[in-house]
Amino acid sequence: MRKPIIAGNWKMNKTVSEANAFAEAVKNNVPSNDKVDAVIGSPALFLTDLVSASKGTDLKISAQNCYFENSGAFTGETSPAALADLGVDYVIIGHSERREYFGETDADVNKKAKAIIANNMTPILCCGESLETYEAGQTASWIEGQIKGGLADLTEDQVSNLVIAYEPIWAIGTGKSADANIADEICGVVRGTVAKLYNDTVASKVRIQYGGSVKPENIAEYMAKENVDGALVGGASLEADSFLALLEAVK
Ligand code: G2H
Repeated sequence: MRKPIIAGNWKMNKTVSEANAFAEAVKNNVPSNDKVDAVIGSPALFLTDLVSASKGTDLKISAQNCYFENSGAFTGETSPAALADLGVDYVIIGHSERREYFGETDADVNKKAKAIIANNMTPILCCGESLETYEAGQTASWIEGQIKGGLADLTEDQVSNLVIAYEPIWAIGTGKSADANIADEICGVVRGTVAKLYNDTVASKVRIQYGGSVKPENIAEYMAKENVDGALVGGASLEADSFLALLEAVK
């Protein structure tokens, strides 16, 4: 049985005081993590406060990016070793916004995944296709390529423990969520790719999220699908009530 994982992705939103107010409102109200992993993906600036607010609670904290080296002359980058030392549990990598605006490639995603795992954190590795690719009927081969590139050289154990988020770019922040059957089908393509690259046991363990305009009103449709183990949620994770409602819907 795969444990559901609901991760908020705040993107570049909130101020320190808003992030702290959110943590105060949710930290003692998230369901037990025997039932669901509740994660907030925060801008790096708020991570110290959020990790300290969430200590001893069932709320887990994720970064939205990191570099693949632990230290050195990399001005402006965030060290995975420093994130781990702080107490961060997850790092989102390969989000379509990072790929599109910051040129993150599958090779970068792969190096970051290795660095995150080496620091005992869990990557949330994002994949997803553009509207053009979707309409050309090339979604499956596109996703296979991203998964193959992102997972290169990772071991069976490492892949068994990671989280992959499938986010069709045409459904992100548009209010136009993918039909739950399509989400299930493409999450199935992700799982099938893992089975091809590794084996069925690894594929049965890896957790796969759907992301793209998920909200409290539609999350149950996705979670009812066999290949969907959770959600990566942007807009609807920004308000405490809405984040808690997402968690209540899956616990
Ligand atoms: C997709 C998602 C979170 P939203 O990027 O990663 O955002 O839920 O706002 O579509």
